[in-house]
Amino acid sequence: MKTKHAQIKGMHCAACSGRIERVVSGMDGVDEVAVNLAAESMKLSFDPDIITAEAVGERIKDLGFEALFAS
Ligand code: 9UX
Repeated sequence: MKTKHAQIKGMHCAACSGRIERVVSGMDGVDEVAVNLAAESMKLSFDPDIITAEAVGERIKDLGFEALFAS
C-alpha cells in the first residue's frame, strides 16, 4: 500500500469534497481517501499494483477538479 498527498483545486463546498471521496473510494485499488475541503488537500492510500495516482487524478479531473500530487 502506498500513500500520497495531493492538492485539490476547484472545491467550493462540502458536497465537492464528499463527491471526490465517494467516487475515488469506489475505484479498484483505492484503500482509503480523505479529502480536506478547508485545506484543499487529499490523502490517498492505494495499491500501486492495481491503480496509479495518475488514474485517480484523471478521475478527479473528470469530476471537474484538479489534483496536484506531491512526489
Ligand atoms: Mo458545492 Mo462543488 O454547491 O462541485 S458541490 S461547489
